[in-house]
Amino acid sequence: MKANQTVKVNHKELVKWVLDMAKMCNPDRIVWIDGSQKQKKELEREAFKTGELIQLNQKLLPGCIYHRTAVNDVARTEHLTFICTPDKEEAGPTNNWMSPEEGYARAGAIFKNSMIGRTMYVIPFSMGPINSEFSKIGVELTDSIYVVLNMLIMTRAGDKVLRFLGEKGQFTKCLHGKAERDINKRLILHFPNDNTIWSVGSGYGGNVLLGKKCLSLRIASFLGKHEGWLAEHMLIIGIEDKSGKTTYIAAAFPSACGKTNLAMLIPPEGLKKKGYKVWTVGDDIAWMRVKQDGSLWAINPESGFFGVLPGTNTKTNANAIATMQRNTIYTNVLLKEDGTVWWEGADGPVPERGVDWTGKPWTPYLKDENGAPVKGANPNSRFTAPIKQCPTASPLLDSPEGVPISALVFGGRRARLAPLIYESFNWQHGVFTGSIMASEITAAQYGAQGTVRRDPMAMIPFCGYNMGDYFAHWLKIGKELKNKPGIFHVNWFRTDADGRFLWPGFGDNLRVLEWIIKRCDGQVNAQKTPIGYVPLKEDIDLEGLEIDKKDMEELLKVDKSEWKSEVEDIKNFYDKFGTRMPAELLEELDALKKRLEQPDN
Ligand code: OXD
Ligand code: MN
Repeated sequence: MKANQTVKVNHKELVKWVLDMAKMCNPDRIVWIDGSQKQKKELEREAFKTGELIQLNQKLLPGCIYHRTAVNDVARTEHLTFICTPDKEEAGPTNNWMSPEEGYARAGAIFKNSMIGRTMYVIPFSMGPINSEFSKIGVELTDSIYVVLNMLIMTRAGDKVLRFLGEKGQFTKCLHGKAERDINKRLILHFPNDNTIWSVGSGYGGNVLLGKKCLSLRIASFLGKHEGWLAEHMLIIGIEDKSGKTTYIAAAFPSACGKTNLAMLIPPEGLKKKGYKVWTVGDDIAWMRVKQDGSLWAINPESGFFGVLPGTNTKTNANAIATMQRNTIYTNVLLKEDGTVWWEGADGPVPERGVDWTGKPWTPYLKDENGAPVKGANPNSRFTAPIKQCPTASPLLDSPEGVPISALVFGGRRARLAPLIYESFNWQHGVFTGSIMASEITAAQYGAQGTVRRDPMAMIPFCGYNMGDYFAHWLKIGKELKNKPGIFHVNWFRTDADGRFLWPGFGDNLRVLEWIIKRCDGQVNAQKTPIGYVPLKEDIDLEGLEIDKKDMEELLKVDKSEWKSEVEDIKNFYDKFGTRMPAELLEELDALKKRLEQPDN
């Protein structure tokens, strides 16, 4: 086995681990990723030769490349994702569990000799700016050039990380192998007590870019609990007003509910004269800690976007479109004859022909065996692009300090029930609000799309330990905060009886964020309802928006009878956690029930 090594690696534990893993996987070569442009270009050339990647039209899309995953490997496979702890209780009722012994044995059998004829790449990476108290280091071993190139965008990677790690620095051990990319031999395993992740048999981003969901959420949430901070499935946005004051908001939504669009929001015409500027800090993950000033501060540990493409165009997200014009990896979209790409809902005319995401010739008229149109792009097709290319990229992206958070927002995709916006009464009630989140399933995960599932804090697929303890951790953080952010809940997806969306969404969501900022600054009153504070109609600026008065009333309505049946569902959900459910949240549920029973005044 040959190995390149650009810097001398003095970290004995790291070297031993790499060699141990190589012994199991048996690659022909080991290549250390140094983070240089030169090495990146060499890897691209190699992947073009083997067909793992396709170079796109370099005039129209400079630095852009194209990749197809296997057809059975297009989304996160939650049923194959496990938390491996000695005690099942530690993983809790919302995670799949396996003992560490069984996990290592089962995945080890699939990894065994799986890299014969392949190269094992060693990617040292940092989640967060390298010199920040927030940041964590990982090292990912992988046999996929696609993974290396994605990690070079999504994380800060290469020799600079090794230098920082020195001889004894701590790191998360991340092992990934494509193996046969067979869904029956696929496992995504987390060993929180060993600070280790093993992912085998997949090539899909959410399963294999181990810095993302696996480290930055599952392992990080576990570390955060022990070290006293929060790792959350949240975007971070800064909204600067005319006076130059920027308010930062972190918001949690389940996958494919528009986090990327919200993070890059463009103010609607009617609000432009107010002079707002939006700054994007992150679109998927927030790491937050209470600092000495008693406030909550946050960083986005990632340096790239791994965003959903279908439906993305200059109307829905012009900033995302601008971001992905160069140095971008396109996955599972339609490949056009001119070497550019297309997806359902993209700008411009529908191409007359192309090669679809499965590699088959495609025309817009194609139908499948059931007569349904064949899609050119997979519904979960993605772009990977550097955040710094985003026109609204925050100047504080690399700040080791992070940004101060004034408001936390939870949101779900609910056709009914949840109003457009409401505010929690206080931190404890806010934690309750997050814990009762629910949303309809989308294309980012396998499952019956459209059915509602409980997804507290949008962390159901990502919390690396028992969620009862996770709720308690949130309550504890609240006690440490002197300046508590307000906690809000939004629902952009409420429909009328015919299924028509009542709220336009996208840029107009700024109207709701503006109300949130006004509430944080104590500028407006609100109406108290059983579930929280709802805006007075006149306090949401609707200038330039044509929206029916009735629709607006419907959007802000709290239907007590719907909420009464919701309470029953929440109770069943809470019951799963048994004695681990914090008493404070049971009290909140009880209090909600009582408020719903009170007559209107
Ligand atoms: C994602 C997801 O890719 O949540 O961000 O699935
Ligand atoms: Mn996500």
